[in-house]
Amino acid sequence: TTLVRREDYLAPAYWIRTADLTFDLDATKTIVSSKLAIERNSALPVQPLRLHGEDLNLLRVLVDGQSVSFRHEDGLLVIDAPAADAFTLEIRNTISPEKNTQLSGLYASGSGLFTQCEAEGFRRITYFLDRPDVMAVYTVTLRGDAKKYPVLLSNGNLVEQGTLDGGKHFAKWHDPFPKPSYLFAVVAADLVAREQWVRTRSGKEHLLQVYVTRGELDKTEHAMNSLIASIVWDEARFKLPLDLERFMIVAVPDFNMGAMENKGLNLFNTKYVLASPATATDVDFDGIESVVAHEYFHNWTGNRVTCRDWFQLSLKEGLTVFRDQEFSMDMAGSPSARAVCRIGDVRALRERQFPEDAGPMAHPVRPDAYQAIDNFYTATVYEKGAEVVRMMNTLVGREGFAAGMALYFERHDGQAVTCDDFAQAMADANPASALAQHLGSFKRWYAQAGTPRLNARGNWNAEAATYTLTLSQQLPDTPGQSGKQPQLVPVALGLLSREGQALPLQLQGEDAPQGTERVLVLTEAEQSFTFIGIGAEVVPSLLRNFSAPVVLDDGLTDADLLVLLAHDSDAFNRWEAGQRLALNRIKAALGHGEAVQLDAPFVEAMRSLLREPGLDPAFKDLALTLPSEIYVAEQISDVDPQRLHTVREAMLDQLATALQADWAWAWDEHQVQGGYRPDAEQSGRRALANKALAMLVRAAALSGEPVWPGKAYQRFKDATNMTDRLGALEALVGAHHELAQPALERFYALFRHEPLVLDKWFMLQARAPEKNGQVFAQVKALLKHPDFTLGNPNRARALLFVLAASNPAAFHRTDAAGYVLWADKVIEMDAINPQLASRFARSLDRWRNLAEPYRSAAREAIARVAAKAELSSDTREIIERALQ
Ligand code: B3K
Ligand code: ZN
Repeated sequence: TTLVRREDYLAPAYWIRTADLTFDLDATKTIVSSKLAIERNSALPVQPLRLHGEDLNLLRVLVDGQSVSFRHEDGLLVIDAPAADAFTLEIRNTISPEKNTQLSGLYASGSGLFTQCEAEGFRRITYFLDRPDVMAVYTVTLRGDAKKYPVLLSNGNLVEQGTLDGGKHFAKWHDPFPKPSYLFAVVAADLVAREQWVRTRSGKEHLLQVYVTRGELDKTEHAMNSLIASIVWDEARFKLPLDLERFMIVAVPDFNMGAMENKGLNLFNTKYVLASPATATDVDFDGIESVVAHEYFHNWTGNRVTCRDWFQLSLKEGLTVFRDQEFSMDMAGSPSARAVCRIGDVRALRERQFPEDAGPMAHPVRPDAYQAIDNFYTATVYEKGAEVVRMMNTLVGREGFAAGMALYFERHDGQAVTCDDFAQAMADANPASALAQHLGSFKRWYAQAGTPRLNARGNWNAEAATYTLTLSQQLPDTPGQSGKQPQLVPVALGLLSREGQALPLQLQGEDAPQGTERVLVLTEAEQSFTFIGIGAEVVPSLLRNFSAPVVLDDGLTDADLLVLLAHDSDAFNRWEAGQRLALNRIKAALGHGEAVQLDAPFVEAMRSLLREPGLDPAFKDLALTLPSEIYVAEQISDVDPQRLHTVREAMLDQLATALQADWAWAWDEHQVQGGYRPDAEQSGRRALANKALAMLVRAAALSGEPVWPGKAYQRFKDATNMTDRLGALEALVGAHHELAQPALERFYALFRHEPLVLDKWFMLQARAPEKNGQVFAQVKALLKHPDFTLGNPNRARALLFVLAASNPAAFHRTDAAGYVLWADKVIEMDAINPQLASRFARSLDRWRNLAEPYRSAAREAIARVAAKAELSSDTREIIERALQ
């Protein structure tokens, strides 16, 4: 395997202007005939034409209608002397969709055929310049059996269709927008569509379609509504209109990721399309809304302006994640619902991206090198990339950001560009901003890996009535990177009196206070900021709304944190104060090796938060959720997952018991009246009620009291929506109650024909809190269940990924059985689907942070995989990095 380096980028030696493709579709053998109009890139010296191709069976090659000599070299098709500066290349090859278990290129799922081309799947369809800076106008003719494939779709507009001999039919599609090959798509399947015509501001009519298998139409309403809301939002917030006559979404049961933004023809994992109250939870409804929006927003940020090369991936992904996060917040509505969204995003960042930044796969938002590009669709490129865009938004303001976006499209519409181009447009549109003034320092966020440590210490001077805050930053070494430079860090803050009042903020040298919240801009390794008119000790509330993706050390005491928990006007920092109080207690218990004994101030603070009138139930649910074992593991070294689990479970038991009456109140108080709506208001009530139920069943399981488990079982049976049904089931399973087994059986019987619900059934069992090895044993048993298969990524994720990546105490065992299973499954999966396998392999990334005996046993398992000769380059890259 070879390393691709960012600094080696060269413009393509040839351009492909138009691509006329004809597919004779068949699951066993599809014939692809391609006719390409190629032009030499006159800016470069004459070179051979080198086309990408993978797993193709080549039938013929013609240049301007004549046969031509060619050779194969390193997986490329090379034509040494293509003669003219502009010519037509005709290629015919075959592929076998049903043998394509990698789900990249053209593959079979159910009885249909579907494509996935990003990043490098198009070369598995036909020979091509499969790189994002080569953009062509596509015309696609699809021919196939009319019964098997009544629906034939590709990008753009349908220009012709009709019947053919032998029970076949055809459809011809034309996409007027030049696009890179990664945005190409084809669907041939037996599908039905929900359709809706919409009129955009310009007065144009557009057809929206959501395609699913027969019988699933009643589960497409939410996806369609989400699409319409996304269209309206992008026009209102960024003046970006729908540019297509037809916008299609197609649901596919076998899919490697969430969804794909192919121009005009988005392909979606069924998980992010299908939803009914009976089969999908509030979390699922939210997921659909945000993924539909994300893919739709790509039409501008990704498709109209695309990436020059794959190192620039965050150009489209970081920006589009930022956009979908903002959309979800706007949809949620109230300030507290927005804060709930933000907390969710930050939790995900800290549990997925921070570990990545601290582990063997640490890489900059704009990576420098890769072996397999699919390994770099990471939390760093996506979520940290979104934080980088969010910091720009913070620095230039909402209007300034919109101006930067407008300039970016004015300059680059129709082009394939770099992260520098985006940052430059933002800075140029906001010349007076700190972003423009310190652009070089800001752009280090793209170049340097690792999570910055932000240290903050305040000093109150009673005589001068000043408060001096000293901020300093330090960026840890990461594999291949050391001696890093300071980055621009926006620090949003407020100062509270010890009584919890927000103080006016006036920096030395300013004429008057400027509100009670502001953003300090740290650009150096260390800087001090002095506030005047501060007559008493203060509690600083730093990094409000998580204004930068850093680890903050502010030295606050528990007493300070209790002030913030009770009074901070910034909901994020209120939540954060509670998390830190809990974390301090978990760490203390881990430190002195004793059981947690929760102190009265903490318990009372939790109680008054739970009881606080007028506080958003969704916020309460988050504030009363203890930091996860994954998060805590990142805050300590030499992690003993078993001990950590024991400590956290004991803390949960105490919270369950100490607040029993309060949980019972919360359960009664938060029942939802009226019909199901998946909105922020209702889902917050359900989340808190379900949390209360789980705590009540937990307390009951400790005391042997039968009433609450009985109520949970009753709720499980009677629930009219999946959120409540699953919540009640999870309460029983989480407490290892004897009613859990009959409930699980009943759930299976009810939903065995609903694949997405069956995934939940597997997942629920894989993420149950471990107790005496029962959960691990259950996962092993479920691997033999007739409904389990590694061939379907959702199913594999539901059981194996959840065990290895989300249930540390079930996975990390002193007998190493979890690691043995991990190695076996990495190897087994790799032979079927390398992208899936390399994702799964990453669940052992943080093995060096484990205590013995886990660390050595994990290393041994990784080494066993490394010893396999026939590993894919995807999995090989992950395994080699893990051992480096
Ligand atoms: N752009 C796709 C991801 C493709 C992943 C390829 N391994 C989905 C998205 O980010 O919207
Ligand atoms: Zn994306």
